[in-house]
Amino acid sequence: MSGNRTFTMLKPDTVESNNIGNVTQMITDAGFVIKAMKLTQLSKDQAKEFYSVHKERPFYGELVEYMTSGPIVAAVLEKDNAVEDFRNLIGSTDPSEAEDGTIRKKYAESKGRNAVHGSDSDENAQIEADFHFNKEDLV
Ligand code: IDP
Ligand code: MG
Repeated sequence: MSGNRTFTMLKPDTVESNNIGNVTQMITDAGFVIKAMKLTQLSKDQAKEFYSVHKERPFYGELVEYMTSGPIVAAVLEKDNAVEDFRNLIGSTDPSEAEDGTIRKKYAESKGRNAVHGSDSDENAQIEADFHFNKEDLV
């Protein structure tokens, strides 16, 4: 996977509020092509591992609880400059700081329950995509 792919999750609040379609529409309207996508539920161990970089942070327990509170949609997206462009599309972690027109501005409830995940580097995009998908799932 080169610099033209990123990994996203539509988090449990997005699924719970029936906004899978609306958020996916914003993603494809912004020029991203879906290369793999699935509705799934993270186990506690999977959520802990996925977010292990944050394990010393005070919100780690809350984050693991939230990410395992219901189904998520995991997806691999393709576009030129995918990682940076997708971070711009989702907006700041805290929706009160997110710009107009971003997914988090529109759909996130709070800094914790913030609608979507987006990889922060090409290297992590690859690691995160491999975490959720087998090679043969990727078109
Ligand atoms: P990011 O998702 O914008 O990259 P990170 O700093 O990598 O933000 O944090 C990962 C996730 O942890 C956030 O998306 C959010 O769900 C949660 N999180 C981050 N900071 C806080 C906080 O201060 N309180 C509660 N949850 C937080
Ligand atoms: Mg992050």
